[in-house]
Amino acid sequence: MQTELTKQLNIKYPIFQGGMANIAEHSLVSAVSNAGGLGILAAGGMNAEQVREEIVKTKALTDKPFGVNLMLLNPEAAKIAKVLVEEKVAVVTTGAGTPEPYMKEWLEAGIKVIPVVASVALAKRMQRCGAFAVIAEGTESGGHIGESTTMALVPQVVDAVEIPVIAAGGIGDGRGYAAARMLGAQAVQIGTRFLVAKECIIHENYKNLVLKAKDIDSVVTSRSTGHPVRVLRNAMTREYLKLEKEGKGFEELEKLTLGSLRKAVFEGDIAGGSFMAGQIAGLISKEQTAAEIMEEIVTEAKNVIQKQWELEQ
Ligand code: TUI
Repeated sequence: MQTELTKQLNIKYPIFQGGMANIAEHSLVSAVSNAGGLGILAAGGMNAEQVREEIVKTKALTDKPFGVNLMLLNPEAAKIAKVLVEEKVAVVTTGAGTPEPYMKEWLEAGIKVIPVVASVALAKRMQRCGAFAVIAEGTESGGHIGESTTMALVPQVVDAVEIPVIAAGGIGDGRGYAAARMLGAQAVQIGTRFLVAKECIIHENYKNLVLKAKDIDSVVTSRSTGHPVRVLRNAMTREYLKLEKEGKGFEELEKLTLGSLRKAVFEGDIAGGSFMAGQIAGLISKEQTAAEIMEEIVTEAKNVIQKQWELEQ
């Protein structure tokens, strides 16, 4: 399973765990890193001091490399960017914007910066400003998304840049992993499947919604505000989509979503929460440890690649 990228990052498996806001904290992140993947702490939803505390806790639980995701819409982004330098974080991923304002300080500190991109244009720009790699994230992902699918985006980004490409969006098992590698990705980033990891701290109602989800149970809200977000459908999304159809503005819509991710994660508020999850939720059927999830993905990937090879001889 070694690729150029796993050697450079000093990890065993080319599997990143998505930096899911309010969800990916020290317990999940250290479990993924200890099992040989790249755990990624989410700074989304936290202030700078909380991010520092999470980094310190993670370091106490693993001596393996891990990353931190900076969601660039975070009002404390500039302060958090400094904490990442002070804490000498190995890898920083970014989402929902461009990390250009922070690139200089991060590169000077020797941090490997791996931005999430949803387009070829941004991937090229990230390569020019010194990114170590890019995560090409398709619209199948949960949370804030772009327009292109993983199948279309990944090979176009692979052809457009020389730095390594990590594929994200719609990958939940060994088949998805193998497919992403065939598209030219050197690694995958997985979010939704890790929601049901035993070490993931989300409310059990959230886990059960993911386990119960069918292929068509995710919807995209907030297209009208310019920040589309993929979540599992519930009473909140029905009301939200109705208001959007009626042409209601951001102020009115925000009343429904303010704090709704936290309501999902910590309270398991089935009617009012934002249960962010990707389209692959329908494939996910059991709770396992992070280590079991990764071992299963790797074994399955080897088997499907082997089987295909034999069939084609
Ligand atoms: O960031 C994510 N996923 C997220 S962030 C999040 S928290 C949130 N909640 C409500 C509204 C908005 C955010 C939940 N999930 N994934 C990475 C990602 N980045 N997906 C898409 C993008 C992206 C999109 C446009 C990155 C850059 C971009 O354009 C940047 C530019 O300025 O050109």
